[in-house]
Amino acid sequence: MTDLSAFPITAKWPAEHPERLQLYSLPTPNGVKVSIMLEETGLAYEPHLVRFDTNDQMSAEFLSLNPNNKIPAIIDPNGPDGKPLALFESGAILIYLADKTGQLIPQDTAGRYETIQWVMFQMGGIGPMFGQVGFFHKFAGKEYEDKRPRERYVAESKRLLGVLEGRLAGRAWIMGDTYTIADIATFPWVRNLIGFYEAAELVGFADFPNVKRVLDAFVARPAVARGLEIPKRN
Ligand SMILES: N[C@@H](CCC(=O)N[C@@H](CS)C(=O)NCC(=O)O)C(=O)O
Repeated sequence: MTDLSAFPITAKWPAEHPERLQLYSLPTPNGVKVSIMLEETGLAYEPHLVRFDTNDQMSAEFLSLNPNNKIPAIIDPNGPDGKPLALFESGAILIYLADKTGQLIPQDTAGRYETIQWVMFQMGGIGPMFGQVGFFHKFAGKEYEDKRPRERYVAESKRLLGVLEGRLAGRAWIMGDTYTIADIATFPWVRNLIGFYEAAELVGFADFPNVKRVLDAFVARPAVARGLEIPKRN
């Protein structure tokens, strides 16, 4: 029987199935990247809900796994050399799961690095910038009198959408015919920007028809529809 008791996080979120990959998350754009990946690959896993309304991410148990107090995080009981592996940062988790399963990343070296490049483009650009648009357009920052921060992040988000639009012209997915972790990293954030953040008009989303086409194809995938609801909010 797999024993995960060395991981203090399991005291707050007990593993009913310790032999399965343990996911600590919430269905946010960063969280669903990992639940979608797990649904796409078919790996057995056990999701645990990390609640922000009770500041679960600040608990000592959560911080023992991710000192950066952010979801998503995982423990794979069957990591490299058969030993448990704990990981945080959604991009690192996507690359790890793609390597573990041999799925959703090209197997040739050049294609592999090109895919990782686009994952990094999302991690360093799209995620942080779209997140700032959310803050200044929909949440507390919308009350700020000085509109320059909002303008700055909207302009940067438009620019990033333009880069993505150019990449997707003539391609089914970011890597061409093959759906990869680059798409799984990116499209939850595009969906959030125009859905939850209600910023479609603000960023001129109609100017990015290829981004819209691929977003529609992404959300139509059954594994994506399932992953978007995991872990269940209760
Ligand atoms: N770069 C990190 C970002 C993760 C992140 O920002 N997570 C947010 C939810 S989408 C979070 O946990 N926020 C809680 C907090 O900051 O206290 C990743 O991609 O995993």
